[in-house]
Amino acid sequence: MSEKILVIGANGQIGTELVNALRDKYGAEEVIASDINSPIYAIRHSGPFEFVNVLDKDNLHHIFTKHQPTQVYLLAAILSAVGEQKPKMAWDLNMTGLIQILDYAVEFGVKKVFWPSSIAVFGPHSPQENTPQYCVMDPNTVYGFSKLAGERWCEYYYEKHGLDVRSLRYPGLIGWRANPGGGTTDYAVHIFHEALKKGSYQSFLSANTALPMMYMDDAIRATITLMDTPAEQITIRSSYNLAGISFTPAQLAEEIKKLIPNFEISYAEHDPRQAIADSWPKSIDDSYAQKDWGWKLEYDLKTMTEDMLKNLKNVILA
Ligand code: AKB
Repeated sequence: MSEKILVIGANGQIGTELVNALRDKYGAEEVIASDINSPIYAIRHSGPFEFVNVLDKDNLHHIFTKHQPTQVYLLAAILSAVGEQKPKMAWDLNMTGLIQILDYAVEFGVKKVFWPSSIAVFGPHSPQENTPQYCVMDPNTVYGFSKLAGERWCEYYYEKHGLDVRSLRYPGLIGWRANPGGGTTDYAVHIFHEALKKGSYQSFLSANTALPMMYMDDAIRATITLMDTPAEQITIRSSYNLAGISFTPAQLAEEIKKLIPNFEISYAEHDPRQAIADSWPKSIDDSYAQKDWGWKLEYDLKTMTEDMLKNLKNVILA
């Protein structure tokens, strides 16, 4: 049976890259990109696009009826930093949006659903080094506890309705094709832009704040591999830990300096994102992903930095 894939929130950092990867894999016409905002040129001109507000039930119902998707990727969300400025809105979008999609997925017989979780599901009492899949989880951001509750809903729909829903706890994601939108890990993308444009960057996180991060190529490959894995191999229906590379702003700056020797980094004195970062893991144990679906990371700090600077330079110069 051929696939019809609906990606909701296609204009974001993950969506921009995932839509391209899915169109390469399944054919452009089979992947419907959708978002509340107008798409960037590449998304609009490489295949079908629909305007979708995930909180508009009727509009969403119409889109499901029209396209009869076999797979749905729900990427629309408010991230950690913006979530603290708009807590009720973040809860509403992240939670009501998810439950609506899970309901329509059941009603329309969708074969598979993908929904992203995050390292933000962990909190100050979770072990910070090599954070295991199962441990104390006391997230203290609205984004974090909306993701934790969302994981519970995903597992619930799998158990109660047999819905094949799959999820990853993404670390901070770094890519050159699209900008991140309002997270705590955004510094690790901004730093590359500023290094190339200005030769300097002021980090809003302190020099020694270690966080798990991942290059977008690895994140997209992890997503597609998880979705291709036979259902019987998926033992976790909440969300899989995904480790990536752990580094601090100072370590990233050192790596950038190897290619841009005059690059200089400074650090902001006070930023509300610091407290969020301090409550998150420094490194993650993703042994379940390795065991269940053969996950293996490709990019390390050095290769990611090289690839990021090479590609971003072309975008900035274009
Ligand atoms: C954020 O910083 O909010 C996100 C995330 C780690 O989920 N990038």
